[in-house]
Amino acid sequence: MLSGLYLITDDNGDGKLLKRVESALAGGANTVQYRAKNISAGERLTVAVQLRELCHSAGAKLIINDFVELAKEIDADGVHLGQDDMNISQARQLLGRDKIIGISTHSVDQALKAESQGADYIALGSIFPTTSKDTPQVVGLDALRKVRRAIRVPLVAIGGIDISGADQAIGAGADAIAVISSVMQDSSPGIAAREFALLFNRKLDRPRGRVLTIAGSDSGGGAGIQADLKTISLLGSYGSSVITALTAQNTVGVNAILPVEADFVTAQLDAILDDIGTDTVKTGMLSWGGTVARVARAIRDRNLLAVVDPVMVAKGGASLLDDEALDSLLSQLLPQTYLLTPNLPEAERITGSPVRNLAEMEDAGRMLQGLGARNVLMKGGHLKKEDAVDLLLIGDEKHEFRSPRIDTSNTHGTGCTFSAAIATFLAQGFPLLQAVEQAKRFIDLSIATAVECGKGHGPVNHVEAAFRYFHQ
Ligand code: 3NM
Repeated sequence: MLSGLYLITDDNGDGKLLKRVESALAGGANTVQYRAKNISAGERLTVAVQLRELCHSAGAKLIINDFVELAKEIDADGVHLGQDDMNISQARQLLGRDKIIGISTHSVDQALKAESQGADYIALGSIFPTTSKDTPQVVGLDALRKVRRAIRVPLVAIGGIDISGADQAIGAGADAIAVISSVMQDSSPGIAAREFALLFNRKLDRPRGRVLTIAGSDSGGGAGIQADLKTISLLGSYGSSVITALTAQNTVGVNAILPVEADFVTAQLDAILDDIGTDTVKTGMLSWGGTVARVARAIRDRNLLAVVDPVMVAKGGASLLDDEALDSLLSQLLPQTYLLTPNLPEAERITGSPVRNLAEMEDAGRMLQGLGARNVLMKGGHLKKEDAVDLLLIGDEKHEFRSPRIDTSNTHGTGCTFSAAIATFLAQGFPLLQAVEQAKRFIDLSIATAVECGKGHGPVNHVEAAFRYFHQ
């Protein structure tokens, strides 16, 4: 059953096609269509064979666009036909029953006809305007809904699809999303592919999606690993953990810290990732440079989608990240970061500039993107204003979240809980903007319902927040 991210190759001829496809496969593309219109038959054959090897070693399928004989010659998994190409029954005769035959359609009638002729899947496009195809016929989401109701075979939405378009197309009934530019032209095809692939996690049963937290243990249970695992579990996902340090900690302060050796951090990472795997990663207290480097390498090598909370100082004032670790964070972890979630003091320490108002928050956020973070959430809880304003920078876009300040000192675990909730909603198949909106609602509830606990800054209330999140 065709489902998930269906990658179509581009024709940009920069010699890096295979590298980009390899990254996209690591990010979760499970079908690749080789579409090469402007090269010689010999070159097309060479690339097709290489792509077949890449796809098969990643457990993905290779479909050849248009060229049925080529698909047969290299024993590809199938062929994709246009309305003007060889008809389906001829292609079936050539390729046999076991190969996949898909076809581009632009209307309900074409889709019905293709289904009756034995197509294994139907692509409908162009859903949105696109520059990747000459004279696309834009059909829109309504046509997708109509075709969904009319046919039974898998439906692939194609044309001008970005993340929010994919979200809408899946909502309209697409089984798979076909993209060229949104993945192939991204500077990180692996992460772009993972963003699309994760959207399909919404179809999973509970626990829905897997989240790995890499952080310190808080013996008091309000922050760190404990806050993360409570958040992940209560919101309905599977949580695993890599512990970077043990802390003897309560609501008053951190009494002692025992960092975990870098080799043992790596051993934990490998144990989880070689077996269970994860959909998203959330990092918190990383403690020292050796750990930051190991974590950054694992995120890079495995194309992981990481929410990085650059934890530096505990509520009670204890330092949780030394200077060497800050250097590694800048040079190694930021370039691998999908979403960075600094509060204002953290943003100031990383950028070296004051961050006191909304304009400075945006400047600092853009600077952090310049240092490599793909998206940034600037948390404005420390702003000296009535409202707490958070600023989310998604690529070039900007979104503000305002919520009234809640008068409480029981905020232990706020940062951990917020970033863990974002990583959880991403793992459940929500696009970033929605994941942050929902996590914001969860953290506001968990602060608003915090109860007295201990003699210092009491922990936020994960349990009541989850109850209200789902029942109110
Ligand atoms: N076929 P992008 S639209 C190859 O409408 C193709 O049938 C279409 O590229 C159709 O993801 C399209 O960059 C282009 O928009 C898809």
